[in-house]
Amino acid sequence: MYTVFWRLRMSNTPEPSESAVDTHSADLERGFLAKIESETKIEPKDWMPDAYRKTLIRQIAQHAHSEVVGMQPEGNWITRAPTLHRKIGLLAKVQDECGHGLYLYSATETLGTTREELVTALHEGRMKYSSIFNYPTLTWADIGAIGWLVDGAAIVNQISLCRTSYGPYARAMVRICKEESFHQRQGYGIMVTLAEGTADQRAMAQDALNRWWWPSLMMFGPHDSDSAHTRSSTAWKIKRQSNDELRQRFVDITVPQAEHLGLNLPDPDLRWNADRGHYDFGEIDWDEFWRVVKGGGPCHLQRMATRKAAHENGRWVREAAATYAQKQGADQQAA
Ligand code: FAQ
Repeated sequence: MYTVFWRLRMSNTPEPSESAVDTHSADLERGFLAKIESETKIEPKDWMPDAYRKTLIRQIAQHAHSEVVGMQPEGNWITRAPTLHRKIGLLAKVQDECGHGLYLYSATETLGTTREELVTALHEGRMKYSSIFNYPTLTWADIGAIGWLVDGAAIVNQISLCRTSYGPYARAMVRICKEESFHQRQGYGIMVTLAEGTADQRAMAQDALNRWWWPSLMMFGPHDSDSAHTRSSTAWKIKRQSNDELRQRFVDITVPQAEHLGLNLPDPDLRWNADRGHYDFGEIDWDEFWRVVKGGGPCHLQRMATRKAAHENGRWVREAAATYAQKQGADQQAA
């Protein structure tokens, strides 16, 4: 669509010579890079290279899909939350995640794509969502572990993205991070209660931590050396820190939190490295990571079936809303 827009603009003017087009493109590119260099946000109507636009659409849409699919593992526990207080907190959190998906789809729409196209791409397996949401939530402690670790990891990544170069994405991140902080606190609060509870509750908390720790580290993506997009995304300031830098930051923040809970992180190689000023940690099972990323995660089929069914079941709502909006528009024009 954006290239169509560009061609349309070009078609209204006399046919320029090839060298004039080249000079114009070079000027546009220089202007774009100058904005990136000076930390000026790129806005929807600004010129941007096709590859920058494509990368943003891919990343923001994957992020949106993750938020929406990410409602499923926790939504599974809303009816089984142990107290009314916990149920209210979890309901609010799951609703927030849906809202995050909507802000992010809107941000993607500013790049010239539609939500329908993106959702179809997800449903047809042409787009991804985060690996983390392919794991099952077996006990109530998993809800604590998700809030603490998954939202904790999401915050570390998203705080960094508040400084991303594309304006609508950066602004969406600011609000999302505020809400994620509440999610992280509610998850950690559940873990504190369980860790201070009976022996069975403590064991449940430890078991959830054992199962969610490594998948949480995988959320940050492959090692920098295996990351296809980091180089270009960093040059364009879409990414402000690399996958490994963010993963390290998450580990450094989270280890003391686990110590406070009196729980053990399931990594025999985890230790403080005074020379580096960081925790060293063991190697991630990259075979598992890629298997899950490619659709082989334990809950992938279930997640996609539920997502598609929810989309179909909501069709009448979308149609009713569109018809209502059309009628409102017609009434306003007639008035
Ligand atoms: N899962 O070259 P890179 C949340 C793919 S939100 C699946 O390093 P990039 C809130 C990647 O797409 C969680 N696929 O890629 C919440 C690429 O494949 P492609 C989501 C992954 O983009 C909490 C290939 O591997 N957050 O949790 C993953 O530069 C609780 C090569 O990788 C975001 O999306 C993965 N973990 O860096 C909701 C944040 N990692 O597309 C509910 C925004 C990599 O070429 C409940 N995204 N891949 O086919 C980002 O920051 C980046 O996209 C990264 C990946 C860091 C995820």
